[in-house]
Amino acid sequence: LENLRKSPSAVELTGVPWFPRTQKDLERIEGQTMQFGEELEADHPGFLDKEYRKRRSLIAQADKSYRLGMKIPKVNYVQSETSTWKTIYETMEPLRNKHACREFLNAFSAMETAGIMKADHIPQLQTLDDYLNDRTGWRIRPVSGLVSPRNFLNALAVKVFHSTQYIRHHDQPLYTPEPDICHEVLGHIPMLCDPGFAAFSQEIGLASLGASDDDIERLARCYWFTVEFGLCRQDGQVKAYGAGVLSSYGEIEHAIMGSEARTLVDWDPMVASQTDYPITKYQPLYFVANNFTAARHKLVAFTSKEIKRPFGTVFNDERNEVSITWQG
Ligand code: NLE
Ligand code: FE2
Repeated sequence: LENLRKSPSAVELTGVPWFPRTQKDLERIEGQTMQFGEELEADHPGFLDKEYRKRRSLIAQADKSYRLGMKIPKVNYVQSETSTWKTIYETMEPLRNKHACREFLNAFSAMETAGIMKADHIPQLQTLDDYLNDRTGWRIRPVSGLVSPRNFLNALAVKVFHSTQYIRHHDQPLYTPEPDICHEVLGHIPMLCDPGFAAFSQEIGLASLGASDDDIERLARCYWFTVEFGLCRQDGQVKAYGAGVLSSYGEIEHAIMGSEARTLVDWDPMVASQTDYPITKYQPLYFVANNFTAARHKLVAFTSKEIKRPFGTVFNDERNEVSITWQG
């Protein structure tokens, strides 16, 4: 721990996995992505479509060469891609007005007013990064594929969200098991414009810094059941705030209205951290939160008791970096 006291950043601690304390520290994990599971590959509508695969690897190539401080590579989306986006955008419109939480709707309409969210144009990540940074100080980094749970969660601690840039296969716009630009932009980015939600997300990240592999898994489940598939209660109704629900016009109806096909339980990080979930079909179980402040307090109560580390982590807003705290 003495090292930790002295070193300004990116500490090495015996027995503790490396973790970032600033956005700049993320240079260390640049370009590291994982392969998708085989199960998913075979299931993928684009698996056998050579054109589609070529297009994806072209976009991935640009993102692989991205380094901190660069402008995010611009993607010139082709007509078929823009039309997939438009289908989702327009089909989603009445559904989000009915089922999305108010934080999402406020952020979304502000983005529409600003002219960066529209049906006939896929926004560039750099535009969204500038916009988001002005609001909550978060940054977007492009990735060519899945980031490991540890790296992904760690980045949340320093207000960085990893985002894909390719788009789902045009044959199945209503649902994809993978993140894609529609999921990121029609789900995650508007939510991250909300300070309460952003703080909640960051809290998961802070708990993940230097955590054991087991604890990373538990936190990844908490992340899944909130940031990805969370629901909340507003004015006596169940609303969606999870990006996976908000970006899938198949799943949003199932989640909110599918009374027989799914179960709703109160947001409880202890339970969520122990619950497995499917990744290639609609969720059978959703956690419902009361609001993001209460959800964050529950999370902190859970992590401070359950995540075993010899130190604590808090974000210092003035210095824009993680501070280490320890008892005694
Ligand atoms: N199922 C979501 C969608 O179709 O947009 C993506 C989920 C990514 C975890
Ligand atoms: Fe996501």
